[in-house]
Amino acid sequence: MKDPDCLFCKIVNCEIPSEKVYEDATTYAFKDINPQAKVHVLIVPRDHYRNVDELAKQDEHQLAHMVKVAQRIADREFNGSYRLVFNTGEDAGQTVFHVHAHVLTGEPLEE
Ligand code: D5M
Repeated sequence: MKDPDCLFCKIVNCEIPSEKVYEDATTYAFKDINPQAKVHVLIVPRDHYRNVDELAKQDEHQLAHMVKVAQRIADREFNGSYRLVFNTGEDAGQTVFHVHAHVLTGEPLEE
């Protein structure tokens, strides 16, 4: 289930380069190009879903797995503390319509 015009599908398929942080059979994680924290990683499913609502309705196991990957990254980078953000919809600041979890960690974060 790929969208040929989707930026993050192209990253998952290695058609566009990225700085890989983690990968497994269903999930890929890479550094955000415009980091908002010392460690800013994007976690995406390899399959294409527009946003977290669509993912939750169609594959809740994949969504739970993404949270576990976020925890694993934060355990490694910052004693398990992290902020997890899903921008959902244009008015919330979503610019790439392939669901992605922003993991912000690596330093104390402002509230
Ligand atoms: O977040 C989309 C995020 O995607 C934003 O933080 C920049 C990031 N981005 C965009 N292009 C790239 C590439 N090529 N590599 C890494 N990161 C990228 P949103 O929640 O949709 O606003």
